[in-house]
Amino acid sequence: MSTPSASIDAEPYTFELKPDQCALLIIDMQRDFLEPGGFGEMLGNDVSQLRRTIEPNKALLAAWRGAGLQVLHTREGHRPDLTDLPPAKKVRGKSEKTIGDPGPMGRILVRGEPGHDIIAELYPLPEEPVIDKPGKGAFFATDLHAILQNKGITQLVVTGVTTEVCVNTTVREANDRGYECLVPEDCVGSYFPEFQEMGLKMIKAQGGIFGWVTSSPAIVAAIA
Ligand code: TIU
Repeated sequence: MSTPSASIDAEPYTFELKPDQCALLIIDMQRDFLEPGGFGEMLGNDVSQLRRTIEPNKALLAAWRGAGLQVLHTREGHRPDLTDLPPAKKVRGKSEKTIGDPGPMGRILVRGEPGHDIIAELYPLPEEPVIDKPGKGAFFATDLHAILQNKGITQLVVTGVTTEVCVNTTVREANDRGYECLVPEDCVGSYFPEFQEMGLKMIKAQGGIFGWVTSSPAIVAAIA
């Protein structure tokens, strides 16, 4: 017997969450993006704008795990030999240090390096799939869609960083593949407050063109 759906107050309208078919997808909560002294801060970004998402994500993850629901994590990064790193991505930004170079926490955005890993506060459990992705979207060049299909997932609660880059790209990719996406605004973060605001508006505009926006306490209450 399937678990009954839960109505969640959201914009542009109520989201009917089907617990058996809904996965929590946590995007790129990696040390290099979030920790002081990491790659993100090295590029001049204000990591406090991202760090405010840690506590809400912790609470949501605990509630989600407590309800026995599906959790998946993603990490942006590349093979140590950089064969999956497009030359255009390597040189973008013209910064002194780029992907693959030695950084404050190992080689920047390289799989297996300390900075590439997920922050301790949200560390995956052994049974939670971790999707290593070379791009901004979590569906590009990964097995995420196959894993979700095999698990019968049709809905995603998408959290993580950054709102306008990897979260928005992933929500758009998911929407085109037929998934219903719900984004809790306190669990996604941008280095830029104006992009945080507009990134969320773009998702819920035009009748929910890419998905729904809510807050994590509403989800926690619904699955309790
Ligand atoms: N995970 C993710 O969003 N990767 C980025 O590079 N984001 C930026 O905002 N730069």
